[in-house]
Amino acid sequence: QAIGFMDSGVGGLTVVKEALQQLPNESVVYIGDTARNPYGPRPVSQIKAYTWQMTNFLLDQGVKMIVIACNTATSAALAEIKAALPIPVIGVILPGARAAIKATRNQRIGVIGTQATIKSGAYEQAIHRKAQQMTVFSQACPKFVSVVESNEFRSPVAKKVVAEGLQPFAKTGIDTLVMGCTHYPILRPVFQQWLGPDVTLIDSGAETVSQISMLLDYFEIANDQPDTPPMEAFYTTGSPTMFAEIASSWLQLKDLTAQRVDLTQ
Ligand code: DGN
Repeated sequence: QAIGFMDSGVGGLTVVKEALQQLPNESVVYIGDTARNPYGPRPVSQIKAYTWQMTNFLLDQGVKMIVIACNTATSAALAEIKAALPIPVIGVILPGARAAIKATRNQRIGVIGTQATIKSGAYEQAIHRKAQQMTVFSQACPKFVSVVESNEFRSPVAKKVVAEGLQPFAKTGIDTLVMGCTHYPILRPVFQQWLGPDVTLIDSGAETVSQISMLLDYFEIANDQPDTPPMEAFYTTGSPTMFAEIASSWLQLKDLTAQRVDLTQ
């Protein structure tokens, strides 16, 4: 049985990349709702409905665990979906918050994400629940996602958009910045260049995979002795060619193909 990953587009692939490295025996099914990306500006009720559609698609594929590899969907729907399903469901916000608390030395943490994630206050809540003394600076950076989805993350446009988006952090004195959107680690080198070497970037996806690993052991559903080699299957609601192009270069999987699905049927 595979682990199911979902995102509003290609962003969740940053989590899958970690999973392929940390959990090489596990099979992966991925659904990216590229056709309806971005989720960030949408109302919570709609994000919830779309997240349920992706969840049902993954359940139809017979997955043993669901990873909501999207901060926006996690902030809107994790609690509801987790309560409703008999299999483990994990989001990306709590692991990111925990890693930020561990990383900061001056207790000043920045968080970037989509409008919906920032508006939900989910990171502040998660950070303050564990460490009240932290000062959290949050900023929505809606333009970053389209730079990634359009495969422009290596272009000069990326540099300009990142500089504009991170400007509000210039005088905050943060020493840690949570990349609170799974699309953002693809822009990591651009962030680091703008912030300088003293700011620690937190990849909430990478932190999530460590938790996935613990959950697999806890529920005794890890694929410890694979009799068949693990497989990966990728589905998108948008262009399979565009998706496969980004996914194969990001994951370094040569023969990667993607299939189009319609979640509205
Ligand atoms: N990758 C998604 C996230 O982590 O929030 C957001 C992408 C989007 O829909 N804007």
